[in-house]
Amino acid sequence: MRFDVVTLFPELFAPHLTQGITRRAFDSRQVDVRLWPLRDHAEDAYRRVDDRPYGGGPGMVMLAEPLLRALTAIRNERQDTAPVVLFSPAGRRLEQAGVREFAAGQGAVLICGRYEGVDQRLIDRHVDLELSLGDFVLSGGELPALALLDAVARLQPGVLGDARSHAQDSFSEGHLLDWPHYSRPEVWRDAAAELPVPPVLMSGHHADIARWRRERALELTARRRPDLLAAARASGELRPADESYLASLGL
Ligand code: 9D3
Repeated sequence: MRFDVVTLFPELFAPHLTQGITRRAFDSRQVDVRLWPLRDHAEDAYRRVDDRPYGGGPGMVMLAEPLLRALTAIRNERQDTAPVVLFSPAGRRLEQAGVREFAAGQGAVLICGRYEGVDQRLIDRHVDLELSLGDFVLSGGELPALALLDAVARLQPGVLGDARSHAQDSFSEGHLLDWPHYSRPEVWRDAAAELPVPPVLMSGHHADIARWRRERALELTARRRPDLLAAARASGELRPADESYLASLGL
């Protein structure tokens, strides 16, 4: 699949596309990312891509015409109907279900907003979908675009070392948060404290370990993310034993 990214800051992308586990998806071109520096599509010699808002007020607005020129160049290259996505604080929140849809599709054209926003006429006529990462303030859409690319890349076959990591992901298969993880040493000394690994994990009893992990996941989800627990209940993924355990905790 192919993602075309329209941005004022193309330099932000390379470090993320060339490092880590997801690099495999980008290197192999399973996820092909093309960068479109918006300034290259400015109309004038000053390479202007923003201007003051009609009606007054603070900040600047991204001009429609440079964005349209970039989108036209992209459409000329990609002979498909891939959706045009704008990252903006007014978008609907990106969730794993949406990531899975992108991972199964042909890709998208990603517009990274900057300044106060984009001229609404460009949005009305050329943007199919507005996406946000959540209710906190960033300075632009580049990090959200990278977050989507990372989330899509790690769903490609062969990108995660261990295929089982997928199935067990929070938000992926089910709705429960992960259980806590422990590794060596078996007793970790921190200052005056001696901190052992929970003994059940050292027992070799796989059924006990599975039950302990399930219970930790249930308890953590119930206490920290009651919204996810409700979603797990609604989706039918909790078994009677899960409900009994939660009831024993008064949850
Ligand atoms: C009250 C005016 N602000 C809207 C919340 C102005 C404003 C803040 C931040 C306008 C643009 C931005 C830049 N942010 C993004 O482009 C953005 C974003 C974000 O800030 N948070 C979470 N997701 C996203 S996606 C794009």
